[in-house]
Amino acid sequence: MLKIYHAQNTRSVRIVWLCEELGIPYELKTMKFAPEDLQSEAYLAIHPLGKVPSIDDDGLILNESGAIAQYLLAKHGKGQLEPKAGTPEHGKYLHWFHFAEATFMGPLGNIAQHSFIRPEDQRIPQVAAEATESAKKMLGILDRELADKDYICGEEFTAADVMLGYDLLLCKLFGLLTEDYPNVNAYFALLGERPAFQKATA
Ligand SMILES: N[C@@H](CCC(=O)N[C@@H](CS)C(=O)NCC(=O)O)C(=O)O
Repeated sequence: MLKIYHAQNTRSVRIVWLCEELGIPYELKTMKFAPEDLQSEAYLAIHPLGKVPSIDDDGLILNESGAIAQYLLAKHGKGQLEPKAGTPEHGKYLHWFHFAEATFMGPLGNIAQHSFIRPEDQRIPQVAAEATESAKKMLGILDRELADKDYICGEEFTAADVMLGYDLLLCKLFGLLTEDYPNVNAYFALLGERPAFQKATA
């Protein structure tokens, strides 16, 4: 059975959420978000950098949340949660799917590193401040994008919402989802109603 290496509130939320949405059976390998687990010899054999998520699908080990999501959609999705490949809608879907990790997670990672994760004497306040400004800019872009639609690609929930929903979970935890972004708040509330999201973030 598919094994998911997971730690609470990390990018592995995306994979658990997607499996729940698609009804893919999985076994959860829950780890502490701490070097004790992530940098253990056993886990470094699964992910050489000691990061989550990883999956082990009958011996196929994959890292990178976006790649894992695309693999699972291709293997189990039967066309669900994605617009038809090659259409303009698919192009927009790919944009938001990858924006979530390639663009938005950079500043969110810097906020986390320089506000909570690193020991206090290794935090650089200027990095956290610049990252916060950058994250606010992205939230503004999303707020405008969501002005006339329920989900990031339109009226249908897609896997791009799973990728992006995790970023917004971090924004919520970091106190960034202020009333300046009413459409993002409404969107995040809608995502939060999904049982699959609730299971992945429990
Ligand atoms: N691009 C990778 C990033 C993986 C990543 O950085 N995961 C974080 C948790 S959200 C992690 O495990 N950090 C532990 C560390 O850097 O030591 C992905 O999307 O899977």
